[in-house]
Amino acid sequence: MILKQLREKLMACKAVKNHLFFVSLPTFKINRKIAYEMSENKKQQPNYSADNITALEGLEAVRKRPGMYIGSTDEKGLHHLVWEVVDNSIDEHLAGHCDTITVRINKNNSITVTDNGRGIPTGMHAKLKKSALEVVMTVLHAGGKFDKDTYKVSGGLHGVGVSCVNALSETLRAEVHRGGEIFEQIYKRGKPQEDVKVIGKTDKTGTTVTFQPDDEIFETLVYKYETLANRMRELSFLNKGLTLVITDEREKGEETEFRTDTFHSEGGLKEFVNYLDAGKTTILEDPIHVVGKESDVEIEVAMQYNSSFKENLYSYVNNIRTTEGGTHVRGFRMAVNRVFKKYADAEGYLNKLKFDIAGEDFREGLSAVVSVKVQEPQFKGQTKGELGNSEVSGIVSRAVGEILTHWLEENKRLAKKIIDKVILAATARHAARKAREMVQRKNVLTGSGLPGKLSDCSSRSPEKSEIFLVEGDSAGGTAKQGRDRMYQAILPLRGKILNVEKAMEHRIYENEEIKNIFTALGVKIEENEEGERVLNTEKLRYHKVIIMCDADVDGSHIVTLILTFFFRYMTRLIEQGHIYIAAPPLYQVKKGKKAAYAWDEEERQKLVDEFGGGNESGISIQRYKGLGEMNAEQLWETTMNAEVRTLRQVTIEDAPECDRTFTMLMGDEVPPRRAFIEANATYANIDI
Ligand code: 0RA
Repeated sequence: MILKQLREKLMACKAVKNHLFFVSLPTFKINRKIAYEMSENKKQQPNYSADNITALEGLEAVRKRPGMYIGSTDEKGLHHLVWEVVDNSIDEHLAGHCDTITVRINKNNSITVTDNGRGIPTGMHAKLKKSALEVVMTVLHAGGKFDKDTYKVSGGLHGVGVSCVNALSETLRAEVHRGGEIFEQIYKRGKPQEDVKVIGKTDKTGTTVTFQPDDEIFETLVYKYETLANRMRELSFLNKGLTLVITDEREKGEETEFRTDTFHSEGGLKEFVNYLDAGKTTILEDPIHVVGKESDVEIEVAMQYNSSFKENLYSYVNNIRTTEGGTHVRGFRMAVNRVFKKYADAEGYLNKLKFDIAGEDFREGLSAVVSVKVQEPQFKGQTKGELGNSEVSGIVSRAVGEILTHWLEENKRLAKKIIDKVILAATARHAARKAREMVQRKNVLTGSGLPGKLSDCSSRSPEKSEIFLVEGDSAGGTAKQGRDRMYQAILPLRGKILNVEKAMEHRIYENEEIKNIFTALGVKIEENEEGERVLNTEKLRYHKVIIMCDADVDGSHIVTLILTFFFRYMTRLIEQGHIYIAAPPLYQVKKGKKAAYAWDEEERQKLVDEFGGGNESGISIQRYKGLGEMNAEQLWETTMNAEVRTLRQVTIEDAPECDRTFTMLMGDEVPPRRAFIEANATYANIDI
């Protein structure tokens, strides 16, 4: 049942774009460069007035090349518009002027963002002879943020300004409460429809922006509540004290109230770590919490140990997740290694050990969030997801080192518990390394080393080749007969593969099915200079790895088990877009010689209507419960033939959220699992 629900949840995503989770790849290189040039251009007075806001670029450029400014024009870009506005409101919060931000999805999929900050300035801009509000809304990068003295930082990666949102909106309405008056201006595709005008009196301050994304620009216009809510929850943890409210006014469903959530965190990252650890057995009563500031760099870190075997670390710079880590993460790790090692040595805990303790042993079962706020962040790496500022590592290392040293002295009993776990981790790591090396060495010794069960394809070009991981030998047999043997390989998996969420690492390498997956794919786990395990995908033999299981509860369970394995041990393959799920049909509808397939109820009904013309008595409907009910030809023409099949690509939209979900569904704590199922019960389509 549980897995059925996960499956349904995943299926629900399919409707949007054949994606299960959506990967967050920041692609804002160009923006950052512009932002940098801005800061070079403007190194002056810290006082704000309408004159500080300079005209720089036209909005036409944004409409011509929207991708350059907001990353893309797909669903991701659409949601990006919201963050562009919210970032400005968060800056008001960071500057100490705003404590509540509300995001409302309106009936027509337009968005309203309201904050109780100072309100965008409305005075006349001396040079441009226009209201500052109009300048902020119509001049690229005029948000006023590029002068680091005047403004605190929030979205270092976004920061292209609210004018971009204006340029990409069919209509936008700005309402400002400031100086006792309510100001309004309305724009269409970035162009003001009239001068800023006063429409009333007020005793509040703040800004409200309502925008309707332009259908000439965006491929989709439908906002996803979950996507917005998840990011707002994250923002509430990252900005303690700030209240974020989301409301969806599109439909009431069965309830009489609109869907709404309020996020507010007093505990900050401490609560974030508790949230991530739901479903895990934690070792400390309370996460260790570090808050500090050194030469303009603000640091906040929270860490907790749990009984799992994996490190779970998320890092942020100016509220933006850094998927590739960087100097802040390096500083954190340095401190953890140094302080724990020193403490364990001093206490004599490592005396009898016959092998070395590596940095990663201190991180097994560690959940941590590292967040820094930096004035001028430099981003590096392929996806610009890595912080480059070298001064940050020392600053973080000092702050964490100091608090951690103190904590260990104050909590000797818990410290011993953690060190015991570290020693266990080192022992397990040695066992795992041996097991892993055995599997990987065997490969080399036995020539091709390919698993006996693999029916390989003839092609040797990975870009064109695909492998089907098929549930069971019999379906494997059918798939083997039905496939295109030039490009399609078949690896049957026996029954349910190991639940890696509950298994020690070395057990994983001893598992026959998992060994077969490693060897068939040609990937290897190696250790880098820092002793971290990384997946080497250079010799990946197929660029599409397709999980093909029955469309029933057991099949869903198996898909989930395989996904758990990929998520925990081959994350990189998901990140590189190599993992897919096949979609076998649920029905065959037949009348005489005519036959067609249906993937859901709606399609089935359509076929029945089409074939029967209102008369059902001569129609036969076959419900496929398993792949085995199809013959080779049927399997080919519905599920395997690249020209007609549907594949769902597995991507990671929100890694912390995925982690929580896998822990919840596959881990050993029951209550959070029950809570998850209850919360997601609407996804369950009871049809087994
Ligand atoms: C420019 C200058 C100031 C505030 C803002 C822009 C501002 C922009 C947005 C966008 C959404 N909410 C916002 N709130 C403020 C500084 C204002 C001052 O010095 O009073």
